Order: sequence, then C-alpha cells, then structure tokens
Amino acid sequence: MKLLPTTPLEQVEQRALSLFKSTFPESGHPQIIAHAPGRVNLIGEHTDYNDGFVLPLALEMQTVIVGSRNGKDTCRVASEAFEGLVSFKPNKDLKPGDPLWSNYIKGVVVNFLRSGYEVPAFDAVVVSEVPVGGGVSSSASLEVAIATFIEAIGNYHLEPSKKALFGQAAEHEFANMPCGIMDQLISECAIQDCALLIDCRSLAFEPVEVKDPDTCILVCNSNIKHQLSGSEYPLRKQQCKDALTVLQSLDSKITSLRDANLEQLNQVKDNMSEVAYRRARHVISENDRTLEAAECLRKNKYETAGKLMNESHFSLKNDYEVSCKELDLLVDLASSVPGVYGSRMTGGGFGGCTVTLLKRSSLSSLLEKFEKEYEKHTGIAATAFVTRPGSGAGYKKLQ
Ligand code: GAF
Repeated sequence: MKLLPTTPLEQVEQRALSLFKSTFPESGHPQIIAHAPGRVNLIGEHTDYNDGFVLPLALEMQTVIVGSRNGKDTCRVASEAFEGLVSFKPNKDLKPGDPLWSNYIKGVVVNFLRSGYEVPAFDAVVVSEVPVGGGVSSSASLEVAIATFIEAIGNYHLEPSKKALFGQAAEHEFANMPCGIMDQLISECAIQDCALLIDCRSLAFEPVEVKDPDTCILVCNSNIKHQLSGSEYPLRKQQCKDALTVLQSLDSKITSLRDANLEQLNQVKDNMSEVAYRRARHVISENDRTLEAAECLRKNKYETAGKLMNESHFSLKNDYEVSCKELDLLVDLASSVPGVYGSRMTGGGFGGCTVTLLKRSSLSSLLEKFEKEYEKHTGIAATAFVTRPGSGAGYKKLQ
C-alpha cells in the first residue's frame, strides 16, 4: 500500500490563489489567506462532551481560504471541491440550506454577528486537503479556517477558544451535529510537534511533545464514510446523560461523567440500564487512559501508550459500540505486526480512520499487511498517510 503524500501548505495556498483569480477576475489581488488543519485524536474518544480529557494532534493537511472584503452587501464563496458559487447576505437571520458545505461558513458568520462582531461582505474560495467524511475533522477545519479569515478581514483578535466555540455552535445549529469541542479547539490551538492534552471542561491544554524520529503515527482510512449527524452520536450523548443522572443521586457534586470514578459507577450499577452503565464505563475509563497516555508519551513510554490505545479501541468497540467491522479489522491487522505499539479507531466512529503508533522501522510491514488483507476481507481499498503533529490555524495579509 502506497502512502498518500502530504501536499505542502504553500502548494495548497497556490491552488487557492489561482482559484480566487479565476472565480473573481474583477476582484484584483486577494487580501487574506487563512488556513486551519484537520485532526487525528491519539486517545480520549467521546469524552469531550462529558467534560473529559482528549489528546489530539493537528494533521499537516489543511483547509485554506483566500479572499477579500468586496465592499458590497453579499458574500460570495466558491469551493474547489464543489461546483457553483454560493451567495448570502451576512446577517443574523441566515439559515442553513443548500449546498451543505456552505452551512459551516454561514454558521460561523452568524456566530460572529450574534457576539457583536460585524462581518463585512467578502469574496472567498475554499481549498481543502483534509479528506471529507474520513473522520479527521474536515468540517472543523473549514469552520476554524473561516473564523480565522473573518478575524483577519475584520481586524479582530479573538480568544482562540472563542473561535473554536463559534465553530462548534455552527456545527450544532447549521449541520445538526451536536459535537464536543475537541476538533475545533485542536484545529485552532495545535502546536507543531505536539499533541495537546485538552481539558474539555476548562478548555485549558498542555502540549505533549511527539517527535521521536524512530516512532511514527499512521492514519489509515477505512474508506467507509460515516454520517455522524445521524442518530447514533446524539443517542450516545443521551445515554451518558442517563448514567449521569443516576450518579448524581449518589453524589450531587458529580456534574458530568468526568467527575465520577468506576467505584461510584459500580455502586449505582443496578439503578441504570445495562447500556447506560457500559457507556459510562467507557467514558470514565477513557479519561483515565487519556491522562495516563499523555504521561507515557511525555516519558517516551510508547509500549504503555500503545497498550492504552488498544484498550481504548476495545472499550469503544464493546462498551461504547461506535466501531465497525472495517475499523476492527484494521486494528487487528495492525496489532499483529511486530513493532506496532498500539492502534485504535479515531474520531466519532462508524467508519473513518484508525490511528496507529508504531516503530518507524515497522511501517513497511504494516502497510504490506493492510494491502494484503484489508481489501481481501472488505472489498474496499484503504488509504493511509503518516503524519507528524502540525500547527494550528493562522493567516497572512497579502496586501
Ligand atoms: C466527533 C466530534 F465532533 C467530537 O467532538 C468528538 O466527540 C468525537 O467525535 C469523538 O471523540 O469528531
């Protein structure tokens, strides 16, 4: 299996500049070029909306937005990936509609306006290297890229967490996806060569360096597309809430699953459904695993970090039930290759990607294994890329 190449940011920016010129030939040279990355989460899955801990890193793959104020009352946006020009007036009454990709943009615009920021009408183009529907946060990278673009054309300086929250709100209201804050926060705040241990309650984070040259991070796309705005993600949230309500009868200081431990959960086990119990067991144990994994990575203890990743997958598969047979197969295949420390599904689940931590010297054996076995068993070809932790969103003024 060949690895997907990583396109340097400058090349993606060049594509966006050319697209801007061909889409808006009358507009002259654009004023702003903004970018924001996709993400892969090393560990800490389905914990963010339970006030818990996550350990994601930014991909080197980015969404780039190039554009200018247009001095009119209507925004016009084009995307390299989709036909047509989208037009809308930047006002608080904007509603979601077609095409779907433009909702992430409109949703962020509305959130700026509601918070009292003026959004000048703009012409812009979107070019993205982040695979869509691959579970690596293409939508969060678009939200954060447009928030960064608006910050730049408005000459604003927003708290990073505020931009992330605008993106999250856009996702909730304009894409019907009640996500947590992990994807937008890492896209905004990522630090080169580091994963971030994020406390999703306070939104504080600590960098955890991941730059050992002998170790690498492989992201493998099952190429099964998930549709998270379907019923499963909100259902998991509800089941966590059900478990929380029961835990609160034990101790009113428990305001989210993050505050509970397994001993407390076991004390109230008989008062909740078996499903709610397993969902809570995943979240509580995943928080512990995430804190421990961050500590292990800080000390270069990859064997233990990998073991925690394997345990995370097991818990997501059996207790949280968000994996699928294709992801399980990729994890099993990875686990059978010597030199692989650990592997797990990453992101919301039901398809998308796995993340594997391994010795660099074992990379070719792992790729060979995927090549030989995955398509044979699923009828689908997987794709993979190696990533180092990239940096977060940013922009340049061009004139
Ligand atoms: C999706 C969501 F958008 C995140 O907020 C997070 O909940 C993740 O699924 C699961 O950890 O990516």
